[in-house]
Amino acid sequence: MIALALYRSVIALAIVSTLAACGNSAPTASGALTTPQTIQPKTYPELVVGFAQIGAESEWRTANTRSIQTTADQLGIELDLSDAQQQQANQIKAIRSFIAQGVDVIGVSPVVETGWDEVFAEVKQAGIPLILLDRSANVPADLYSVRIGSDFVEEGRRACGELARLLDGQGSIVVLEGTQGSAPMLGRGAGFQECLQAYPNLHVLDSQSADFIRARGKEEMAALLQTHGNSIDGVFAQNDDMALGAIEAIEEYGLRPGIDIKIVSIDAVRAAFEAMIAGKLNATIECNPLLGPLFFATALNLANDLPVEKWIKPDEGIYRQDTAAQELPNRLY
Ligand code: GYE
Repeated sequence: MIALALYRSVIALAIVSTLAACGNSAPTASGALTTPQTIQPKTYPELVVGFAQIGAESEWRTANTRSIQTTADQLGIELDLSDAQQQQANQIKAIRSFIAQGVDVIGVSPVVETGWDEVFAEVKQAGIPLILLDRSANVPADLYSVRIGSDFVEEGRRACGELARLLDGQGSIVVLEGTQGSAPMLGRGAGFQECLQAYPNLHVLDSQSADFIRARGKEEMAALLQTHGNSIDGVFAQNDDMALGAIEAIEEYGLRPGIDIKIVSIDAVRAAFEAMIAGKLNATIECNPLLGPLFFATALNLANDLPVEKWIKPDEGIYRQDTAAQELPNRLY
């Protein structure tokens, strides 16, 4: 899907370049030939992009930032990358500074879903295309140009399907949730709950927020073990980092992660593959952070007024212990 979208962008740009190059000279009233007014499409090295990143809470986020930075470097794009340190107020400030600078395109991964209407309306007013990269925002569709990112609801359904298979449709699950009010936390939670309806003997015993952070996943899992002890059969961690923290807590509690307690998480970072090879994580649902090439290809199309799809979704898989060793060498994040 990414490859296809990229291919389409390249073709679309090629068409515009050809049209611009083929403009015929037009005769003036005096009969002299003048060069026609053709609008040359922008190219990557002429593009100025502002991106308001969330922070560095997880391995996923680090890989995402790296993908954006290295792609900008490779393509010669001028990138203003801001790190909001998990604060929505910082992201809003960064967006306003991108407007003031007059960048060609603005990108943001909204830390939470709500509270964006005002600043997004300012971006629209300034006539700057806006890309929601990774996380979505709960705003009217005319307030942004395109969202590039995963289907979080589907990821939640897949995680539930994996746990149902591992537990034979029966047992008590605890959930480690990501950042409260964020699109992946809400979407993954909703998809998980929706799929659970099909399994009357599988239920959620308790949920705790651990902010997508490994150390917080460990802390919350330790607390859940103190409260529920041996009655926990499965863990749904809304990202790999929290699952890795939970694995440590389960071992310290004296149980075997992956065996006594089945664990399923989301992202498919390399450390998750290592944990699966060690038998401590049972499955991970892929969520691809390598969005840099797609982000800038879309930004270029927007800067050149070319049409783009409203929601561009990467193709993603599910990884289990049986193929983890074989897959690890191919993993790019
Ligand atoms: O799953 C998590 C990160 O927004 C999809 O944010 C992203 C999520 C990802 O911190 O690890």
